[in-house]
Amino acid sequence: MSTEKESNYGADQIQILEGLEAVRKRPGMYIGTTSIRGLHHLVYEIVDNAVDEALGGYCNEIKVTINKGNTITVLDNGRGIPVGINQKAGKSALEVVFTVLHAGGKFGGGGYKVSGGLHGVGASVVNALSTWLEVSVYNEGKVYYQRYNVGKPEEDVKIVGECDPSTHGTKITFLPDPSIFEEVVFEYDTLKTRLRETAFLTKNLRIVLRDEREEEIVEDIFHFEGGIKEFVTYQNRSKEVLYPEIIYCEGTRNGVYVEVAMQHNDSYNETTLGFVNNIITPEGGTHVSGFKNAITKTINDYARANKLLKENEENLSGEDIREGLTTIISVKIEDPQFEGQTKQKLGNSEARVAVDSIVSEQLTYFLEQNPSVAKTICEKSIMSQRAREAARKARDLSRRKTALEGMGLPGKLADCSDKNPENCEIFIVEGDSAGGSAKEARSRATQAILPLRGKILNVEKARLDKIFGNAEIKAMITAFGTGIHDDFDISKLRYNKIIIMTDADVDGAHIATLMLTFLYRFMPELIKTGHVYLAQPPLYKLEKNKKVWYAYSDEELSSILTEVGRDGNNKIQRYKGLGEMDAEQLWETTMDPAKRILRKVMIDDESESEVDLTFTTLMGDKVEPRREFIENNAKYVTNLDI
Ligand code: TSJ
Repeated sequence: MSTEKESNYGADQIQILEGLEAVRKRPGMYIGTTSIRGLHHLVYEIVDNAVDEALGGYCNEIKVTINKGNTITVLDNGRGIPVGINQKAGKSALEVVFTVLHAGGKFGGGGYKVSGGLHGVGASVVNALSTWLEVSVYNEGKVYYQRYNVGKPEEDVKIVGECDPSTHGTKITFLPDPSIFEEVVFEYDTLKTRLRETAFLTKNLRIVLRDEREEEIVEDIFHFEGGIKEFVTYQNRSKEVLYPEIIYCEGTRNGVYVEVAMQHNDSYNETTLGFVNNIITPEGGTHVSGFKNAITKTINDYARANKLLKENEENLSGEDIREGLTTIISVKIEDPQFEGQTKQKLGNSEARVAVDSIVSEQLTYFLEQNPSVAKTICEKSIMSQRAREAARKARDLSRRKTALEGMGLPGKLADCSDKNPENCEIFIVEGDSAGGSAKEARSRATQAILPLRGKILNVEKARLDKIFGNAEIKAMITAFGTGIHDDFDISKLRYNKIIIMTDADVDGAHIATLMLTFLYRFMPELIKTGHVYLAQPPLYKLEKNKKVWYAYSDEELSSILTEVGRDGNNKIQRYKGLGEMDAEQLWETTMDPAKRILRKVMIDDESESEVDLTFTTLMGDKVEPRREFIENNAKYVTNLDI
């Protein structure tokens, strides 16, 4: 042992290693999860640091490359992370950034902002969770370099070459540690969605995403001069808009920079996306409530002042006004406070005040300048108010009916006998005939069957009053027991699993999508809490020498054929629908909990804006985006003909 080395190894170093070790011991504490989502978080953490440089006005391009071997390179053209000696740490500021946990505060002559990220982690966390990481800084004609193995520097920062003196920036390459992450293969589309969003939120920033893993290199360039106005246009791209203008408000109040863009489309759904320092806030918060307060007040004031709303008429509710409205709210704030269980809700009260006052002021002005848009918005809101009133009456009526009829379960429901929801499941079955087989096949104690007739109502295209009047939808709502919307109560759910069982063909896929659309719009919690499943009936039955095989895909069929031998003695049967199976077959292949295959339906919180779009794209009116979506997703949704 060398005593000399040991004395060099100061308390600071030990602390640093302990810090990074803590990150490796509990990665979830720093990046939320070690699933594929956590893997992608590493990229966002690094990119967000470069975006901070862009927000400061020092950088206008960020290139992200997925390299062969699933390493990631992020390159910006900013000032370059400072390389000078940091007095306090006694080493290069660059090394401090990568080795000290939560490197925040000021050093190296400038403030190093900790990213506004959900978990407030930085480059050192990414470093700690990478097998290796390399950083190069280009500044004043020199290239500085350092490499780390599992967070530890190989050598001091050194100059490794020269560059054009006009070149400046930071380049990071890293390999996520496969002993930490469940998955180490990056998904191009996941990065693409998030980086597109980042580009929308940062006007004048160009983000280039490249995938160099395959022979054929893929590249996307995101650069939006219009910023969040273009984000609204993008969100509305598969819908018909009610007016061509994007309403835009911008300003700074009490240190909060506020940007809001909005536009109505002809759908009945509200899309309100809030961002704080470029980070999405799935649970909203003060910035979103400030906006809602402002638009409700401003539209009502305008409608009253212009006699669009008469004295004896009730005020428009916020929901009425936001029906079909797409809004992006982006605030930039020095010290964001996140609240709630998942820390995804902004808590700063100054953000509420800032958004409320800026939107109230500028929206009032916009309405005065654009009376025809103002009239369209008011009329649309009044229509919504009337429909909501009609829906309320319909709902009250059905509630009263339910009370009179006692249990009030739908007539078509063949309920199970076990009354403990934990043990129970309900099959929603397409068509009366398949429903009949399913009733015969089921295990009575725990499996309930609800047959639905034909294609169910497309809730994307219908107003509330019509939706609540629909028999199939009423049947589902009463069978589940949870109520919907504000009345929704998951503790009242009567079944642990809701299983959608449709034919394994194009029509079946369409019906399943319609049902999922309904569940997503009216009871999203059911999906989020993992109660919704798709049954998977077989596509083929193969018989030979009195033995039977079922195949659930074409691949499976050919592998069975290889095994069994392909000859004239097997008669292969292609199932065209559930109805072709007898009860026993249906039980064996699709319903028996011991043998069946179920697919769980899930939503990723962060991609919620995309889920929304998927449903609108598949279920909305515009043909072109739908075709595009289906083409792009053809491998998942084979030939979904709508
Ligand atoms: F995350 C990271 F640290 F690894 C990282 C940081 C990754 C990437 C791709 C870029 C960056 C980054 C940091 N780009 N630009 C900067 N800028 C600074 O760190 C910087 C430069 C100069 C000054 C100054 O006051 O002169 C201050 C700062 C914070």
